[in-house]
Amino acid sequence: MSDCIFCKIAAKEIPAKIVYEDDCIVAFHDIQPVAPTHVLVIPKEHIPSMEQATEHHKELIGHIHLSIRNIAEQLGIHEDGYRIVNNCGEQGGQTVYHLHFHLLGGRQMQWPPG
Ligand code: D5M
Repeated sequence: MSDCIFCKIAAKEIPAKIVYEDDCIVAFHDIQPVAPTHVLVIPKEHIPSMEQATEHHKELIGHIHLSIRNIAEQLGIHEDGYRIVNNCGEQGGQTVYHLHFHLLGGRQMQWPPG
């Protein structure tokens, strides 16, 4: 999608600190980190949110989650633990409407989240 900031990152039209990339997904550091490690993992395909995910995306979403585990290891946060977050829609706190999963680590997480 031409006006989507995460599509532009996937297409290398705007810069990002990329930590992992393959044919289907890109992972890069969040520009407004809320934890010492804060990475976003996105599909290259433009899917606005989990609301628009379908059976067709089952493998892709599984691939994203297993890749997050590998990225956590790559970034050295896998042993202490980490959190995977998807904000979906307005009340879910989503601000960028291109599906993304937050990988948060490097500090003790709290529950319940805000
Ligand atoms: O999270 C959207 C996240 O996207 C938020 O943590 C800021 C981040 N963001 C926005 N623009 C950029 C760019 N250009 N690079 C890196 N990170 C970015 P949400 O779950 O939608 O609230």
